[in-house]
Amino acid sequence: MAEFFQTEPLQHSPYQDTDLLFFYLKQRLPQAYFDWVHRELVHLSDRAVGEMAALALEAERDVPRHIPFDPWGRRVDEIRVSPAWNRLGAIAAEEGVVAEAYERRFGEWSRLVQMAKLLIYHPYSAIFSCPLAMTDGAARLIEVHGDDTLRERVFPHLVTRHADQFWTSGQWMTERIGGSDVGQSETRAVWDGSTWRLYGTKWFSSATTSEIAFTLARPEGAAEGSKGLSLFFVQLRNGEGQLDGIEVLRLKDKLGTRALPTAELKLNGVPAKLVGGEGKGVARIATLFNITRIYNAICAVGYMREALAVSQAYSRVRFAFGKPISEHPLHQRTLVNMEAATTLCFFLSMELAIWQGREACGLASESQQKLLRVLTPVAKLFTAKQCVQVVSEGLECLGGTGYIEDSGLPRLLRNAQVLPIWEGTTNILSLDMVRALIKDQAWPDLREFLSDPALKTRYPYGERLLDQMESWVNQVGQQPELEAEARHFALLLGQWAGTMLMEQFVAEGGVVPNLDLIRDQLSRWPWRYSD
Ligand code: MFK
Repeated sequence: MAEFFQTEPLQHSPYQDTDLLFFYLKQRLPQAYFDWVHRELVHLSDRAVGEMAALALEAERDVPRHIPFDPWGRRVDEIRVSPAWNRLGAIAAEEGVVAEAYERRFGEWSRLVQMAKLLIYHPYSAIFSCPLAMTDGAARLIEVHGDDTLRERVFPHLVTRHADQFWTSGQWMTERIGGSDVGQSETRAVWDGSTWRLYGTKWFSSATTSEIAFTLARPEGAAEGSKGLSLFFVQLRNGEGQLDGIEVLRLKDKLGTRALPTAELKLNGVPAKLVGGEGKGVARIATLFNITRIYNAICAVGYMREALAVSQAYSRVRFAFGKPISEHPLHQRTLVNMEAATTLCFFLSMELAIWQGREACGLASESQQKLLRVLTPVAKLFTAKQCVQVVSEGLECLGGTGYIEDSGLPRLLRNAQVLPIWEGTTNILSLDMVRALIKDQAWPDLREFLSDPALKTRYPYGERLLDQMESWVNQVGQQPELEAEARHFALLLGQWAGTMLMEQFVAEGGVVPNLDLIRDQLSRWPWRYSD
């Protein structure tokens, strides 16, 4: 009898004409744009599963190294990264993963097209998507708050498609004392008579190989707390390519995202440029982190799609108890649950990308701007939590093989675990949502947006949920102890908003694969707001 070897699952493509991304873009984009975009995405998708997958594997194996001194004892602080890592950055430039949003070839749809590219690029990028997120946020920050020098000398490098001219940007907010509470930041900005110089320690500086960074610092004499912080621009290296007034203390030894060089930095008087005048630093850098939070959400969806596709493919080739596991009802239910979560996260993130695109073109209504403000933290936290769950389920779907390093899935899980942590943890983002509901008065617009009478029959608990939410919103401003409910509220809001957006898409004639199964599965999810 022949020895048994398990058949490998068929390799899938991250973009094909049977999947949700295809149907979504076909419905949303004007026809002439769709044909053009479709060709580019097919090309990127081929590149992702071929060239990029091999590079990502290599970049994760050949991890960054910190070389503090040269052979003669001079401090050099070189960060040596894999050539494969640099190549992944070059591919991002060539494919316009950042540029697409700023060239505006597709007008208000450009941001959506760009995020579709990111969705395909990210799972095969060894998290080069992180420096891209910060670069994109930096480009938007310059568009909104930058002066002519930043616009003319820096912006073009962030949005170019020429790999040899492409720069990435860091975003240095986190400090040992600061963490989520950025207002405690200790970095000082000192005016030396001709330029600002920064002194302090930045605790989590991803992409230390970037050419530039945006950061927060407190000018001498400025107030304590976040009100006293200002936004600064830093060019990391001088004309000779050496770090200028910056010492790399060490690289972080992280659970995942291992190809990404994340460092602790000491700022020893690095020259910096004040951006947008003194004060308002946190509010200004929010322009940047509201973009990276949308990236976080899209990247979460990218990983969920990957875990789902591998699990589905495996279920068709794995035979157990007399038939393929895809035919066992319990396994079917598990796969549909993963698909339901992925689909809701997809709608939540992609619709935000559309509103973001409209806002960038000055076309977003006041109401859409409020929805964007409140749903950005919600999408970030909801998709990140769902992603860890779905990817973990993906490992289980492959049994012991899913736990083995060279199946690729452990790497996916390690990398997924960063998504609920960086760019604001789940609790911090839940409080950001509360800030948007109360301070920016987003609830009335949100309530109107979430109430669709046509859905009463299908989701009978929807209206009741909204009534309960409204009563909580009305009280939380006066009763801070009710903040304890904020995470629960935010997760339910993500669930309901994703469901609504999916249903609106279907009502407009859009195709959602496995819709009936997904709806049935959603009806089994918990929809309770409070015990
Ligand atoms: C693959 C995906 C790639 C992702 C890239 C990963 C890169 C990784 C690098 C990092 O992880 S960087 C570190 C991430 N850290 C954070 O995200 C910080 C988390 N903490 C928060 O978000 C806090 O909510 C915050 C620091 C913003 C609280 O600040 P404050 O100053 O204590 O609160 P306050 O006083 O409410 O806000 C100050 C101002 O900012 C206010 O404006 P005004 O001064 O005009 O009144 C707020 O309205 C404004 N603001 C705060 N959050 C905002 C915002 N404006 C717009 N959008 C927001 N989300």
